Amino acid sequence: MARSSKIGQDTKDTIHDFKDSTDKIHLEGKGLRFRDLGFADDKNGGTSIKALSDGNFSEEDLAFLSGIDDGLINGADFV
Ligand SMILES: [Ca+2]
Repeated sequence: MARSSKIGQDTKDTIHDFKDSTDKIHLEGKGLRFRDLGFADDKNGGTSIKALSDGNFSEEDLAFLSGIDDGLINGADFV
């Protein structure tokens, strides 16, 4: 079953139960789009998602996907 997790609100969310190709991440607030995001692999096998500074946004940590390699994440994972 597809679920969605919301990111882009004020707090940094940690998403523990994301299932690639099943779950979608919903971008909220500030007109955030996938192209505004940056991804960084974490040493412990997770992925940090941040908003990139581009004039409309200041760089900001948005969420951490626990146990998800950054190579699994692309535009298809967002709604
Ligand atoms: Ca994916």
